[in-house]
Amino acid sequence: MEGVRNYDAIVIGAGFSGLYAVYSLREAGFSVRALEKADGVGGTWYWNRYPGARCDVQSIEYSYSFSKEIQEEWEWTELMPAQPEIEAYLNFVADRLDLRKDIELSTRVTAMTFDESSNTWFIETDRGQNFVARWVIAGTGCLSEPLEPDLPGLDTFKGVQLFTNRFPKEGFDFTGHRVGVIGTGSSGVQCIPIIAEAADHLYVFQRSAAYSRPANNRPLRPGELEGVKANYEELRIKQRNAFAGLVSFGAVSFEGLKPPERRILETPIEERMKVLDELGWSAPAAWADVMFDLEANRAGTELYGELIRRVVKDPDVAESLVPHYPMGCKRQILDTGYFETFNRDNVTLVDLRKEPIERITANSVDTIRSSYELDVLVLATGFDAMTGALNRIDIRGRDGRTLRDVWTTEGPVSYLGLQVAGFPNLFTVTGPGSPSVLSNMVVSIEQHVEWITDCLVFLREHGLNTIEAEPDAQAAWVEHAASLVEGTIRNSEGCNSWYLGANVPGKKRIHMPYTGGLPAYRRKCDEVAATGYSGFSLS
Ligand code: FAD
Ligand code: N01
Repeated sequence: MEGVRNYDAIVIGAGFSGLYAVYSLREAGFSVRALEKADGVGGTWYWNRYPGARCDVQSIEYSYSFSKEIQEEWEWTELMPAQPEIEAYLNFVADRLDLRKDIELSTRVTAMTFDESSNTWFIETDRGQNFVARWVIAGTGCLSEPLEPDLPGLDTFKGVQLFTNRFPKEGFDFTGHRVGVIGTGSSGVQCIPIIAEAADHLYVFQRSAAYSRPANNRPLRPGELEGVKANYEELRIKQRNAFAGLVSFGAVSFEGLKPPERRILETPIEERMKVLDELGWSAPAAWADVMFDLEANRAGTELYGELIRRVVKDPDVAESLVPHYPMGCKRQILDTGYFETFNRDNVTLVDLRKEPIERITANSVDTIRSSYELDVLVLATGFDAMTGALNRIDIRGRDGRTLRDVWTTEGPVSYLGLQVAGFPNLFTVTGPGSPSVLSNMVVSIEQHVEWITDCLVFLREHGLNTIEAEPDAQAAWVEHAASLVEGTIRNSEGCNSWYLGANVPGKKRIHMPYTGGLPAYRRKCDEVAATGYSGFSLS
């Protein structure tokens, strides 16, 4: 067909996944082209430019380990890097490895059809381009498809409307404005303290309170990075063997930490308070039973409430800030001055559990009780996570069945989070069913990209041109993953996390990320590869 370009592999996305996939496949001798809808590389770190956007994994761990040169040359400045620094890092990687020549920016993949006669994918973009490739590697991101909130009248708002997950490149000066923020997940919690400093008045519209604790971020000390670089491989090995691909979370190191033994339900209240004084924000989870027993979990939440009451002066506001759902059900948030922000005179917490939003008008957010007049509305309302980006592409596999149809009717099924039965030669980096968002994502991304590259090399060496997840292997994996979540806090009553798809109306409630940890998952993937890709049919 005229105008059709042929490659061995098409990579979708140019974030951490896409950039490494381009490099890895190119190094292995495949012709490869990456298609990215943004006009720059970076993925998450290109789109999420809201004030305060920051990683909560330490920079030295939230970075590629595959290139000694990059590791050596890049200079991190903070313990937990902010968005501009990570975006700059990924641009540095793209230049250093000369990746840009293989990436087409401002190019959205709109449709992909598997041709069963040639065992190749036919790929279409919003620029009218057509590609044919044997392999497609979707590095489309777990948190890349913004969720359009269902707020009546949102389109009638005449003030400035900003989404945290597609924040304008030129930034926004909140000075002197009446600002509303809807959403108090990780993004809301990060931007609220900074917006509050500039705004004339800030209204925080909270539907679910956040489990957040201080990040204790700081600049790296002189010599600290050099110390890490002198022995980087040791840290990388520890990361790869760690349950969540990290040795520390925020400023807290897990090294030498033993799992707690004491039980909160067996501890008198006065003693719980002593632990609180001793451990501060680490106290609520410092019990063996809090993450496994709902009653113990509620006791943990009470301690958490006590910590909030110690910071927030207005008792009613403090009460509203205590979550009403189980601790550990959603992602732990790390913040910088979040609760302190509610002591400011120019900040009002609007508790949507007490006064739900009725509508948004041209200049206000109206709840059942009051009308809050605003110049600027910030939506920190999250993502259609894990499946959203792929569902926006019209992906047609065997017999013309769409991936969207499979995931809508069966839920987000996959084999190892790497492939979906019926969609041969399509790989999903950090797809549902893999540890992905429950880990340091860079470690999981590297593991997937390396597994996929090795797999394609194996197929090439054996003269094979198709690999496809077997339905039985997929069903067994889905069942195994589900069994690990059954009866846990993550799937408990009152837990409505995006991990479960609960934030998207109509999405099937299935815990999407794999909870068995990276080491066990990596072992399984390695075992599958070592046994000639068991669970996949090759032809
Ligand atoms: P992304 O970075 O999401 O990149 C996917 C790319 O695919 C995007 O650029 C998108 O434009 C493109 N794309 C999607 N669909 C199409 C299409 N149809 N056509 C063309 N291009 C397409 N993880 C951690 O481990 N630690 C953290 O501290 C952390 N902090 C985070 C903070 C924020 C604000 C967010 C939103 C996420 C955070 N994450 C964190 C998760 C983060 O998404 C991953 O760590 C990582 O950046 C994902 O990289 P990726 O390349 O897989 O996906
Ligand atoms: O999104 P979220 P996010 N009316 O879904 C509320 C990563 N990340 O962008 O919980 C009113 O967590 C919603 O309320 P509720 C990280 O993995 C990491 O903040 O549905 N409110 C919730 O409060 C994170 O988990 C960092 O009741 C509405 C909020 O909007 C993931 O990205 C930083 C509403 C959405 O929270 C997503 O985080 C940022 C409505 N109609 C992001 N609709 C780090 O620090 C939604 N909400 C590492």
